[in-house]
Amino acid sequence: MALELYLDLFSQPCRSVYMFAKKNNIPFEFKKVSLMHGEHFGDQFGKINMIRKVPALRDGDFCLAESIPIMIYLAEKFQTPDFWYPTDIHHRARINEYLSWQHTAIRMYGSKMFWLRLLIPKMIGMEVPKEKMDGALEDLNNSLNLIEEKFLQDRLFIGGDQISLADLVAIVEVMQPVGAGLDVFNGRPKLSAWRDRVRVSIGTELFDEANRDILGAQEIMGQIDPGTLELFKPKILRFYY
Ligand SMILES: N[C@@H](CCC(=O)N[C@@H](CS)C(=O)NCC(=O)O)C(=O)O
Repeated sequence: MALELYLDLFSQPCRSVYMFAKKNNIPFEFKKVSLMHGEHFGDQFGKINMIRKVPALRDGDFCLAESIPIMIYLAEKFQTPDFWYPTDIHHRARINEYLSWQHTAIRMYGSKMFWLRLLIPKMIGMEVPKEKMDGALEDLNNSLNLIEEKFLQDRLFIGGDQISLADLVAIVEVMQPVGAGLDVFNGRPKLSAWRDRVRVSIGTELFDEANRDILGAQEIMGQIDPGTLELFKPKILRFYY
């Protein structure tokens, strides 16, 4: 049985897993789980990942949740080039440092900005109050500043001269607010140059393909049936509003 990856490319961690697997020619079956249609709440997906989040992996009888362990599993199983997750202790520690930091920083604030700009106004029937937007933007900018000043500094990539899992995990989160129409690269030449390097390293075609859904999100979400929003409205408002 082919290795299966359960993905929805609107999701940031799914995009990193997808790009990693494709870039490294890892054979897999793409199992689409539409979050918008609540497919992750179905019985079938529950058997793969009881956390009910994507991405998820099934390799024979072995199921795995969480994008970072999934990519590390793929890296180890398929012996991908060392630069993705270097064996050198300090080098790997630098990558791990970013991978740990990002969950409660750029991931949280980039996602929040996406929901506040795109769907929360539809859920609450009005624009998000300015103070809330300003606060969210400040948090997001603080995380972007840290990516530039702490994690990149004057390096080409987060881990040094070559791309790694850290850049992959970073770029997908940085692109999420872009999908909601916020150009986070505006006025940030260092971040923009890094984005370009990551795009070229991944391959422009693959990068653009993986980002097609998220960059079309404004149009797609604009057409969404309001009934669909009811599926996740309580959770999203509790989490991001
Ligand atoms: N820490 C997890 C995060 C997974 C996650 O939050 N996935 C979101 C999409 S970005 C999801 O499936 N959400 C569905 C839900 O919460 O109902 C990872 O890195 O894989």
